[in-house]
Amino acid sequence: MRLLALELRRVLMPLVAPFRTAFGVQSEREALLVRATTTEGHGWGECVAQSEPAYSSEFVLGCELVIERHLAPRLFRRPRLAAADVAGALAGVSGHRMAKAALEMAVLDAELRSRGVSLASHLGGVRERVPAGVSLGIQGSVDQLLQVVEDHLERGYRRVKLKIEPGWDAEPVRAVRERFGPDLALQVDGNGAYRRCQADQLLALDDLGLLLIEQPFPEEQVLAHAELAREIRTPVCLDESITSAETADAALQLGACRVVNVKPGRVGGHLEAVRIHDLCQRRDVPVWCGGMLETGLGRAANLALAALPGFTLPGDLSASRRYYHRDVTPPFELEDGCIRVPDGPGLGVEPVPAILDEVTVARRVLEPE
Ligand code: SMG
Ligand code: MG
Repeated sequence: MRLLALELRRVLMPLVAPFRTAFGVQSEREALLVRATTTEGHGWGECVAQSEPAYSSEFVLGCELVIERHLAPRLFRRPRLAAADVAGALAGVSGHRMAKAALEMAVLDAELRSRGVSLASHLGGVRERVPAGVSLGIQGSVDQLLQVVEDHLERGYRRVKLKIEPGWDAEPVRAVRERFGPDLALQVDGNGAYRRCQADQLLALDDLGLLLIEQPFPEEQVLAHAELAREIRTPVCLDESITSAETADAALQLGACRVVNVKPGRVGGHLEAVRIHDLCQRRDVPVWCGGMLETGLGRAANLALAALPGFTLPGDLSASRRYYHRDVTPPFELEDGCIRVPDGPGLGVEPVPAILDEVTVARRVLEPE
């Protein structure tokens, strides 16, 4: 097929509650949605970059610019384009994986829709429903945290992840463990906020029965994670540091992690995410699907990925209402602590036009020269 146009929509959606991580507080989600028009029909992609370059170096406006100036022209130039060619066509541009992933997702959705194949079955999914985990931000007090955890357990979430930072770690996490008991599936995420010399604060979490400790040190400090992994019994999991199948392979060889958080946007797309799944599966390394506060479009694609057999831990895949009062797609709901994997062609979901228009703050259409 041939790419005829790319529509970029910047949307702004208020979050149900502010989300505080080690790198800041967020009360709305600015996101970039991409609609690809091809000779075989259209498809949707979502860019997971945030407004600020804090979680990673990419950010929404930067992604728009790199798509317009550097990525879209490379795709328009191709007389024939399949989703499997997108990464190669964009390889001349270094980095910018979140922007690239959004384009690949839109082309892949168009391709699969036209063939009547669901993304889950295309990627190799084997589950119809996946267990839902919830990622809970840093709270104002331990009492508030206990309340928020309780609310989400009542809704049926199967696993809880707590955001931590120096000063908000052993005490709140211990309080949650003591209140909800040893059977609660509990893990923590430091978002790179710790320095190597603060390892003691992480070791203080080691007797709390955590499933894993995610990315305590900054993205580039892979060796620091390997050192910690030798000192701590709790499995170390990497998120920000894993930017490709190659870096995942290196991190595993270095012993920097025993679990991998797979986020398609962070690694340049769903096809690379599947390669990470495959290499982890060969090594018996559990993986789980991370989240970036996606709208229903990105959520649908993440659910398809999480349906693969190596995704043996619950992901940061929550119901739409945990994030948004009104999502751009029909909402994903919890069913007995699980979310159903869409089985329609492509993503299996589409934005509701009226809602999409309401949340759109900027829109432009790119076409071949
Ligand atoms: O989508 O449920 C979600 C959020 C999951 O905690 C989450 N993501 O480091 O894993 C992570 C963070 C990044 C969020 S950036 C705002
Ligand atoms: Mg993380």
